[in-house]
Amino acid sequence: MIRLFEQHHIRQVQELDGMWEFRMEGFEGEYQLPVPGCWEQHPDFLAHRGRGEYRKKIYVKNAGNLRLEFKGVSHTADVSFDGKAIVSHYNAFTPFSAVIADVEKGEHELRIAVDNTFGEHSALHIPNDYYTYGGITRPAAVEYIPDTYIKNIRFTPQLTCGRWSAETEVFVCNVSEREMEISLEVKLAGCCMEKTVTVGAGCEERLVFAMEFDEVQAWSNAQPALYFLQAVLSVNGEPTDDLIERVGFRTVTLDGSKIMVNGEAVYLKGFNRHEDYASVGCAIPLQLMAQDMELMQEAGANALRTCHYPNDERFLDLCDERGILVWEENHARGLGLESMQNPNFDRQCEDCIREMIENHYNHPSIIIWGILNECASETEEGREKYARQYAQIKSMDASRPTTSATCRHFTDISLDLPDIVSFNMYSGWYQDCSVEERNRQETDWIKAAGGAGKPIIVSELGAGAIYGYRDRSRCKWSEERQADIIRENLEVYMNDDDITGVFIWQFADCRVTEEGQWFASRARCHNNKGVVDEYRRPKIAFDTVKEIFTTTRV
Ligand code: ADA
Repeated sequence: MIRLFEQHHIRQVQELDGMWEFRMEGFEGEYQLPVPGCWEQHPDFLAHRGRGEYRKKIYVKNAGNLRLEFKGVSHTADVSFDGKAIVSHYNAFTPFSAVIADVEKGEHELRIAVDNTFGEHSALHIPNDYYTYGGITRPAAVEYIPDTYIKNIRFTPQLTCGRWSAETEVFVCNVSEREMEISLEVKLAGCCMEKTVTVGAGCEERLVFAMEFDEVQAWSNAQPALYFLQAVLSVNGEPTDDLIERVGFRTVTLDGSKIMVNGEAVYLKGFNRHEDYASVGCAIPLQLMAQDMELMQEAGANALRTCHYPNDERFLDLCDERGILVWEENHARGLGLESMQNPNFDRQCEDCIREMIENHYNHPSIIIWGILNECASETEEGREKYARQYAQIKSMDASRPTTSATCRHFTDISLDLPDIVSFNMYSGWYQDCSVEERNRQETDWIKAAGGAGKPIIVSELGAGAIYGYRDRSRCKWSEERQADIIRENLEVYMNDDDITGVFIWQFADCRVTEEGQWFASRARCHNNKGVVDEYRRPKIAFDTVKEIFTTTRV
């Protein structure tokens, strides 16, 4: 299942889930691997970094144009169709697509060469405090599209004097070699509008609809009302293509140090969550996503940070349905200046931001765009890169605030750039210090260093514990000590009016790479700061978070 709702009633879609043929470079023989899936699930590739090739025969039911859609391939994909190169893509965490014109009815072959190796070619997937898996890790599909088809919809709601309106932009592409006249109808919550336009051969058109609504319910954490926005494309009065988006009516604004959703201040109580599960790696099936959601909501969370990359759209769909307030961020973790100077860095970041916003723009749950977790924001060159990325975001979406999680305490020179200032702080874990005192120094410095008058978020706080390890002396790595540290941190931050939200590091233990020396400070080659372990077994800290989240700032 590619999304949690049907995106097409007219366009035919064939999902590509199932067993695919597979060959791994340097290994004898043929394998069968599941898609979606990580190759680390196979006993021969448990920790293998390399290049493999997935192959599948597909039967094309109707001659015409095909659109291939991949929600995530980790981390580089080279796609070919009947032996012809079609599209290449870098980054496990953003979707990509390609159109193949004039395909004949019958059997065809799809091949995806997949690479998860580290090196200069990969500026963002590097040895890190989370794992870069290999494979077609998110769903994929083949769609049948007519010569002129709907490529994308962008829905931007506005609230003026208690009345909702929206700008709906629909992007239409003509893949044929002749000009086409089409009409496009959009329907949402009782409002229906239509336009006719001529689309040149090989061209794209943007149609804009200013929609007004009489009675709609706003989307909020308490009542996440969702509506289907349907666009239907017709040629000579015949409907030939459609695209359905699920949208919500909500605005995000800032009022000094407050984050406002629909004009009301919200306090964010959330988790950082990696897409990682013990036995399936990053290819998490829906039932495990839903389980994560249940656990986080049981603990009283109303917010989530998609550390440190864009998430699977099915999980974002769940967040829309549950009213979870999401900080989604581009892909980058802990890149010092040298890593940011990788010749591929700027382009790979730019692609990631573009694909994240283009694909996730309509999720009402996303209220913040984040970038560059713990990168070189203390340097002039780093600052320029931060500024460029914030500018790219604003040029694509002016309706959401921006932020970045810093750990460059007292040296960061980029705090004036985002709309919200966020910091990661491990008082009681890496630093044995008074949380209260350290927090005062931090917030005083933030205000003096460009953050005055902005909301401040504690984007990471936490401590490590090995599941099941109990100790009466409450030593570090015991479940008791983790719970103590999280309690002390939450009690300080959640009672500080300068702070607008807290995100626990982290929801679940996750696998880390052995490469880059991560094994040395990460027992079991896992980041063990989860309040549940990698099988989602709760540690003592889970109940601590639950107790505090469900009784504070309610
Ligand atoms: C950082 C980083 C996280 C994780 C964490 C930790 O703040 O953003 O990805 O590595 O530290 O566990 O130390």
